[in-house]
Amino acid sequence: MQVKINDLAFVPAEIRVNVGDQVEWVNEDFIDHTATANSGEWDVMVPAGKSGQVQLDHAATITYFCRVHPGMTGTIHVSANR
Ligand SMILES: [Cu+2]
Repeated sequence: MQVKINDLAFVPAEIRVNVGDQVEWVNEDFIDHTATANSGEWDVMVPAGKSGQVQLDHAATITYFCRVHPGMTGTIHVSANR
């Protein structure tokens, strides 16, 4: 599933995926961002004009933010497949 980063925001800010799915952030801004789990589980660099990915391996509701711009936040609902 793809999440865009545009004008200092994750778009869409809230997504639903299944265990094993990958989330890719595509940075359309001209400044670097990160996608960093509040839990500390992962910290993905998303440089300007580039993308970064993470694979979600367990069911959870994960909140994340950008370390450079803490006002940028998002939520990922990860569901078990069955
Ligand atoms: Cu940022």
